[in-house]
Amino acid sequence: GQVFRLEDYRRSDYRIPETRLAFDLDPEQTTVVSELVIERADDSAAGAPLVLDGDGLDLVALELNGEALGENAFEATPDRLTIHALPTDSTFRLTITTRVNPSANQALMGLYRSSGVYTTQCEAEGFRRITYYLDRPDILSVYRVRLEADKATAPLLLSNGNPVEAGDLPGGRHFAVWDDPHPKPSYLFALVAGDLGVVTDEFVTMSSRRVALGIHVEKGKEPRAAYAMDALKRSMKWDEEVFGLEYDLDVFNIVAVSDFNMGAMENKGLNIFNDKYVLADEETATDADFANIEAIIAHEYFHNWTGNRITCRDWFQLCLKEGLTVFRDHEFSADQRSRAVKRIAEVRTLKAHQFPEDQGPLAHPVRPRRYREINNFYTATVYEKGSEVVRMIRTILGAEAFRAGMDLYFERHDGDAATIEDFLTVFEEVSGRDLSQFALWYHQAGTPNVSVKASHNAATGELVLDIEQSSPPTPGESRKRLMHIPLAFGLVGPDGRDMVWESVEGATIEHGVLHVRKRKHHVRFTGISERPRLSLNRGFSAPITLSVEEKPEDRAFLARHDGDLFSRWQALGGLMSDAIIEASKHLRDGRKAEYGREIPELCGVIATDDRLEEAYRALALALPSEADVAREIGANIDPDAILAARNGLVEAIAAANGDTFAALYDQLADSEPFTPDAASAGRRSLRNMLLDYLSSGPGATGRAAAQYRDAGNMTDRSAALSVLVMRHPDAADTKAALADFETRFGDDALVMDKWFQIQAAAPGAGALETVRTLTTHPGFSIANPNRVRSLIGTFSSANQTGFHRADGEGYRFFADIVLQVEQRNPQVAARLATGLRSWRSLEPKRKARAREALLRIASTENLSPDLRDIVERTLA
Ligand code: B3K
Ligand code: ZN
Repeated sequence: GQVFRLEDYRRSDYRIPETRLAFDLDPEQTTVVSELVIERADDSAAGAPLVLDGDGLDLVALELNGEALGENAFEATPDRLTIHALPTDSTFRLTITTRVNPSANQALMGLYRSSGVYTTQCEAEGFRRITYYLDRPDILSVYRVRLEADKATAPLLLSNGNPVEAGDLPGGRHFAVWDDPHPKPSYLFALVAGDLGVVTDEFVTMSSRRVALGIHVEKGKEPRAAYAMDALKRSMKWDEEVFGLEYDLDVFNIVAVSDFNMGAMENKGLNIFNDKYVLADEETATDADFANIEAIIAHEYFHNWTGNRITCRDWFQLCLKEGLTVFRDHEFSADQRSRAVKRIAEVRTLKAHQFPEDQGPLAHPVRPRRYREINNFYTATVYEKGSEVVRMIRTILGAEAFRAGMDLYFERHDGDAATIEDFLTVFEEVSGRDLSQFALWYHQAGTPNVSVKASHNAATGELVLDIEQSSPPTPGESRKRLMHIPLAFGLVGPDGRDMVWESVEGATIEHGVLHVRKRKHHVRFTGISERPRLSLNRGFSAPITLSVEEKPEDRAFLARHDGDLFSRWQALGGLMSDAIIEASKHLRDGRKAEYGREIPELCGVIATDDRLEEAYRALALALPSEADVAREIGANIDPDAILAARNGLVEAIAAANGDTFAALYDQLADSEPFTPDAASAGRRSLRNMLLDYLSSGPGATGRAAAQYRDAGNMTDRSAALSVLVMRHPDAADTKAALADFETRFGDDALVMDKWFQIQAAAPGAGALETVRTLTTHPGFSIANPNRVRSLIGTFSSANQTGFHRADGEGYRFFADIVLQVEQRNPQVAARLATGLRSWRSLEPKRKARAREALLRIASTENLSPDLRDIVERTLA
């Protein structure tokens, strides 16, 4: 396929200041009339043909300034419309009529129908599946949209902007006209037409603009949209308070649809959501679902400024809107919930999703320089690492200068299609700092490593830190330049407090942040009378790996005493991870695993320390996942040994703390009615973490079975079910609970996703048969992205022993499914296929089998560009 390169960016010869669209909606034959005002960008473009993008389009009619175009004047293929003979005037009008079939659209890009609702998805390049256009983000246009449809089946007609007109038409049809005054790129266009229920509310902005809010969901599910509405209003308020940003239309609509390729989409004034991220109540959604809804509602709303008012010049700049908007939604959640807990959750996600990407064949810079399929670049690197880079800018500049930079960004670039350079420039200007070395975080792929060696001289009170940075090679980037790494740190004294030094030389330190900029820093502190423990990369100030020569006792000390909660969590996690790695080596060598007393004891101390929030204690007690451990080991992975070693540690912790955990479990039982707030959710998460430990012994199903039975909410019910399935897959209690769940929720697809997910994660060689059987369950559908992700996505990403079965059957099954999904939906298939990206770190036999599966996909004829791109890069 074609490779797109950043350095090839050129401004378009033409602009489209105005776009008028008329949709005559029909399930199989929708007619789209697009009337474009086109402007030549400058005189040098005179004579240049106008080339519009299309994708599988069927041209019905074409007029220039109101007259049909002669056959020789243009050339139309499904993928391109080229107009050769253009008038000499600098502005002209083009009217294009196309016909599309929304019902046949299973790729869920462009205009499609989901459960009887017409909907669109245009980012990144879906608009060209609706009509011919300059489908690139730097073409900004004001849109006026007329929708016409059957009134009985589509009483609701929505598009971007403000409603201006509506009325009835003969033949049971009706129409509505929408006007969006804010110039926008085509990827932000949207329409929705259907018969939906609605929850309405109002928000009054800081300058007293009244905004009518609507959340549209499947009829009968309106009560489940209440939390999303609450989250929306809180997001609108927060953006005013924290960034001074106000909403800019009279209406704001959200629509939930059940077939959606990703989480949600920020179309101007008309956000479209995967219903999974809108619908929630205590009976059907978990605390994690509530938190995700809050975060995603906020994320899409925040895009109104970071993405829509200021958009991206080209798709290479995707992180300009995504990384920044993730940073904003993280900050929102931190303010709404608990900052320390939120930060730990973010870092866990980053390590689980971005680190493996950065350390494997799909590694790419936060701002990539080339792509073959842009949809494959909506990655953890662009989103999560992109957010970390913005966070580092704030760390380096301080909160005040950061806000000043953001203000300048909005002031200067409102209405622009901007670049990362534009973004960095505002921060350089407000702070007077040179961010050119820092900018490498955008340009260079891979996770840098920082190694630290300390030596302390008690006699002289000198502490020397030898710090060295290195960045491993990534595909296409064998030599790396030196990065600017802001390393937050503390020197923890014997009383657990941070020590204060007299002087320091060898590196710049500001507000507890040491700036690593050279390959090596020899940093000398004076006035340090006792040997400190090093608390490094506090708050995960930089997305790096650390190699520190330290004694396990020092880590244990930090896990108990570090004044920085993030670092305490990090120290404990490091101890746990090392213990599991050590035990897995023993088990592989046929020896007995030993876990020592330190970790179980620490777990007991932290579990019962009521100065700590419950949510924090739950996170501290959560062992690193099997995948986390595999990533730490890095090569020659045997998932079975890791699972056994990890289970051994669970049992050791449970054995040492049985009575304490049981008492605490009882004490944490909810006495009040369910509320989804952070404190209540934290209590449930700690209690459910304890349940897992308490259920780890042979035959220990009683507590989980009882919790399942008595659960008053989905959090407790699904946690109990998961414990039963993960710990006691064959127990009668487990079978009974699975059957009960299916009876209760069989009609509710979103809840059944949890049922698929829980079973897909159950460890062991038998998992494959379970998953294979579940693909024939009436509730499963290969055409629905949520179903595919919950069953197959969970199996490949969260079931290390089942998916990576030694005989390679897991990979074989997976490849079959990926190819089946690809027939309908290349984007979902390509995303799914990234489940094999870490194949090279497996032990030799599994590695060979995984490669066979990848090669089989790669050698399939007529592979979509999406899937081809992923498998070829994965194999390269
Ligand atoms: N901007 C969309 C993602 C579009 C993905 C296209 N393949 C959602 C978001 O990040 O808010
Ligand atoms: Zn986004």
